Amino acid sequence: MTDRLMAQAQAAGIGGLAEKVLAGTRLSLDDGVALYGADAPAVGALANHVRERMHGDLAYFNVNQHINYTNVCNKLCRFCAFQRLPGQEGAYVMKPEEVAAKIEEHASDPVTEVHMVAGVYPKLPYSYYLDIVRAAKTVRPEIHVKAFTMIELMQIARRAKKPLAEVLPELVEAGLGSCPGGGAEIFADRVHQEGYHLKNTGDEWIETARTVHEAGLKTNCTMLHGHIETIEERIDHLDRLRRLQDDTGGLQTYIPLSFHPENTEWSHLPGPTALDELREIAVGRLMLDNVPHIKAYWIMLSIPIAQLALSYGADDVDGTVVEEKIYHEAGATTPQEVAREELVRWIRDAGRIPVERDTIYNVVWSADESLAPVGAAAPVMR
Ligand code: V47
Repeated sequence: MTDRLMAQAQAAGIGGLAEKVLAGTRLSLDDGVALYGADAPAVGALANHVRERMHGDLAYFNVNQHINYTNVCNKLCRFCAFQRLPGQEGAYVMKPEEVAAKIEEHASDPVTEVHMVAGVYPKLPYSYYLDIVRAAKTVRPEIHVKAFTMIELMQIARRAKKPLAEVLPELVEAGLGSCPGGGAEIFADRVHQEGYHLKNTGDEWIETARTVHEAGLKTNCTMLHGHIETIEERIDHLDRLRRLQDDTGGLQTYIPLSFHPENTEWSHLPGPTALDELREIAVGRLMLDNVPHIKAYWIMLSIPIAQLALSYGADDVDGTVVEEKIYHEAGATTPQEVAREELVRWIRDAGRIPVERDTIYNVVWSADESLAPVGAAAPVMR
């Protein structure tokens, strides 16, 4: 098995790098750059080796619901098709009661997570953010609220007129359970200046995540790839995440996000190809040796590519989602929702063992009977 892997890596010119991977040695930044010069299937095979060393054949999913509570945003990111200005046609802000009603709509589904993210609308008071989290927990007390990117958290602290370290316990008291990984884009200042200069910087994203981890909350992390960034800037981004994780251990899952150009200011750019997407999953698995999970977000990738990604380093596919706006405004043609049974079927079809998890990777249900479900949310197999 490892002989075949070595032979494939040598043929692709990354034999030295494969030796490091097999020995469990951390890859350098130059190694990371070299991964883009080699055959994608050879890079994928190496990443798959690491994925199987960490997770065997298990592939995680969850039953979740996305809610984008407002599309009003003052950051004007050039890659974004979701944002609206106040008063612009299509602009909306959901009242806390509307957030509650969205969750209520799915009261009979076995949803364990609500994922709430949105634009940065400075008019929203601090109390609004506490209220939407409370609204979710009032309707469904057992649900895990994964909400607010690092960018939203910086805005929330600004509105609260308090340091984030003081705001976080109040959000947790309201019901916040963890934070998603969005808003990171590409950390490098050059790309930030050219694409999203009104947004907080890469350094600020990292320092905010550090504060969140120090408060005892887990977060995810992302990288938006396939627009104007260079390969070196991608590796720099991954290196900054890796160093943060060495310090805090608070990152659960890394999600490479493929740029979707439609209806954005960068609509002239082609966006990544399927092989670019698979390579990015693999590079993430190989470079982020200290991050437990790599997610192939099926909404963005399509189900067939997410299936392949499960053999390119990914061990997670996200969830049922229910309603997705950010990628569908930018031209995604995937469905907005997939039934739990469908997720199970296509994970099995990809040769993996489906495991339903909650947000923090407790097992809710597994096709592998040796993994015991935990918690009250464990449903019976349907
Ligand atoms: O921060 C926006 C990206 C992110 C586009 O933590 C775009 O589990 C591509 O972070 N093309 C939001 N990407 C989504 C996100 C996420 C998704 C799924 C799971 C998790 C998690 C997090 O989407 C934004 C931005 O980086 N984005 N517009 C676009 N046109």
